[in-house]
Amino acid sequence: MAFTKEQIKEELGGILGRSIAGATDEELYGALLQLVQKFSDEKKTPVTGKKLYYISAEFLIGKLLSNNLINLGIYEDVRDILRENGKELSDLEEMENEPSLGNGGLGRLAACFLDSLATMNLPGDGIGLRYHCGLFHQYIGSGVQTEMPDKWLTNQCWAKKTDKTYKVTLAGKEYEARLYELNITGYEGRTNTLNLFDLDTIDESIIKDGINFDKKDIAKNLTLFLYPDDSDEDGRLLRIYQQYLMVSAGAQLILDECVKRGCNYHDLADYAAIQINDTHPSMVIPELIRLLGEKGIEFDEAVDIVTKTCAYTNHTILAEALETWPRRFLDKVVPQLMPIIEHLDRIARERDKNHPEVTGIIDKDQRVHMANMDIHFTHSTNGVAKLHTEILEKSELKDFYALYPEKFNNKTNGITFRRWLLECNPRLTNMIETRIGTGFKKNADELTKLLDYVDDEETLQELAEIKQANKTALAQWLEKKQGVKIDPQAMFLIQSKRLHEYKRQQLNLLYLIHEYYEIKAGHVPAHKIVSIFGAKAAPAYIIAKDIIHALLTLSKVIADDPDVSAWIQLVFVENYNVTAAEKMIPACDLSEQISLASKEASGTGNMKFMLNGALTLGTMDGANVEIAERVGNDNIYIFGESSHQVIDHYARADYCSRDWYEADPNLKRAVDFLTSDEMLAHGGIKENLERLKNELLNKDWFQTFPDFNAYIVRKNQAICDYAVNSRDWTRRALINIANAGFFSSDRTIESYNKEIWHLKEQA
Ligand code: 26V
Repeated sequence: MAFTKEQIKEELGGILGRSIAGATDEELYGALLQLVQKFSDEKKTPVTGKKLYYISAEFLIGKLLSNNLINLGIYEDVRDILRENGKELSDLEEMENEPSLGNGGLGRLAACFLDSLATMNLPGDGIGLRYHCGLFHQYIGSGVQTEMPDKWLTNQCWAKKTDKTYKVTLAGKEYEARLYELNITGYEGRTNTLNLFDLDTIDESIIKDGINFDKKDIAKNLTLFLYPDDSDEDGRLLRIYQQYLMVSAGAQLILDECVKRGCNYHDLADYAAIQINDTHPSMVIPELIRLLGEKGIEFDEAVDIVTKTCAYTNHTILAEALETWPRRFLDKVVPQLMPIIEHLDRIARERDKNHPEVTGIIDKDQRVHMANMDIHFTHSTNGVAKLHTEILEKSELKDFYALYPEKFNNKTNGITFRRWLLECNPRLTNMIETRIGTGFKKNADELTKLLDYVDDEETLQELAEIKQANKTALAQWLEKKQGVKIDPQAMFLIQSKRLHEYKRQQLNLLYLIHEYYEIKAGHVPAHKIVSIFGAKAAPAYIIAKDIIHALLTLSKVIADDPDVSAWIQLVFVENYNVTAAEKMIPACDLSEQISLASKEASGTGNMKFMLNGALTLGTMDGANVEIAERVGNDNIYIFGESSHQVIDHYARADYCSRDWYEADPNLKRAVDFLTSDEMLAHGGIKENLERLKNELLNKDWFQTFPDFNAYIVRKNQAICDYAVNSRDWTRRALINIANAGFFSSDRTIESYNKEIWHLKEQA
């Protein structure tokens, strides 16, 4: 169903009740919101067959106006109508607050999946929470990160309040979860729903200085904040409250909808597929068993039904990130689930007599292992990239793999090209369209047709001009936003992702210090570089904040030294979020994906940069491995120890960072610089910098030192190649774009559907 320009004009006029030219930006934004609502409602159709429920604590959907206009096929018409009336769509985009309802990759993946499901006409809804504040707003003042609440809800909001509520009992008290519905538009496809739950009693006024609030009053604070992935004790208990609100209301919604469509509970698996996104929604398993019990279904059958209905995705092998809850927490918040969890634990121990302590649910210290419950009581466990799944099967979860080899499978992550190409890079989209037509928008594999153009001078010239225009646009945006001037003629190197030691922003930091010394000694790089970072550190993650502080301080040292700043600029983009990513990614020359091999489950930023014509500098980790496989070694810069070497070091506990420091004068020089007079003279805080230095010297848990030299060599090779042969660089960028089709989330969803969900494409 296509909407004509006339139809759009008429609808807009009707909603506004006045002329477009005479309306304010706010009125226009509100009118467009209503227009989208109306058009997208028309594409909601009754579901035939099974429906997927993607249940997730995070949906990092980003701004929705442009995305919805593009997906409804009315972007150009709306832009033109506005222009004809002296208005700019880009100004209206500014009106929208970004819903930052996720921490990073896991939440953004959920959002990409919803886009693909709707685009492919598959019935798949999301279930999550309507946080009043998304991920904190990051301010950079006096060289450190400070966190402020991100209150994004306004009167004009995409998530619509409904009159549907569900009763949820938390710590013995009953609460009412209210459903909000947000339309997910598919590109030329159907409309699905993101179901978000909230309490009516939340009170934003209890937020005090920064992001602190009284954590005791659940009725007032339950959905106030998205949980930042690393936090304090108090927060943990609140996290369980949040999770149970989501899964209990979600499970009731699922059962309700299925019954309305003819389900008799015994055949639930024919009506619903439930995908558990990491362990945050794992309590949906015992909750469904409990609810089915209330409907009169025997325990064993309920276990069977739930196992057939649910599937689990694992997103990390980091031990510290795997959720295990002290039993007393669950006893307090969800006593109604404990007898069920205990029963499941007994079944699990029966099934694995060889290693009950490894695969059991409740361990001897009375901690409840959520992932273990997921693997036993769902029919599918998947990793998110080939290497990640292999590590799960061979090491992290090997006892489970021995028990249930048939449950394990891989689903390499993907990204939606609608947001990460069509929306964020219209110049490149247009260039591709003029070469290979529009088929790639829904069939990403068609991008390989670009391989016919890798030696076409006109195409290469145009691609280089597009990259330049995007770099200039990023420079302008940064100047406006942060007052920072960067040289658009320099080479742009970007590392943007959450700040975490395993992602090794500190390796990049050490490189920059090394280059500082080299330039001082007269060894200048082959090309001027701008090294751009975007990263939020979890508020309680001290070392991560120290790394940010070191980067900010170093950027002042460099800026203050004309010898060095002629060659290097270090820029830290404040408050990195989806909106910032959409500006940064199309402007990147070299994408930094330098995690310690084996630690990054997949990464999805790596795919976004590749699709937008950046070359990757990376370790053989996560989906980098699959990127390398597709583009070939000449078109990617790989360095560093392999995942096997890293895993061996951990197994043998034979890594000693101090040995590396003592043995390598360049490394020693770079590490020592952290607490140098230059750093302290530029606002460096001694305590923080010493703490970081000591951490590296005495621990360096994520093994930056062994990769230090290889990183320098490979990175300088990339800079040299860029400087010496820009035509060849652009050619290789085009090869990357042409091979990015595999990383479309449409492919990922197709594979989930074929192997796990079995949904029917809707008419
Ligand atoms: C959580 C925590 C919690 C506390 C301590 C440290 C820590 C570190 C990491 C995490 C993240 C857990 C799950 C997650 O976000 N995984 C990410 O999922 C992406 C989508 O599959 C994937 O691309 C990323 O590689 C993976 O890190």
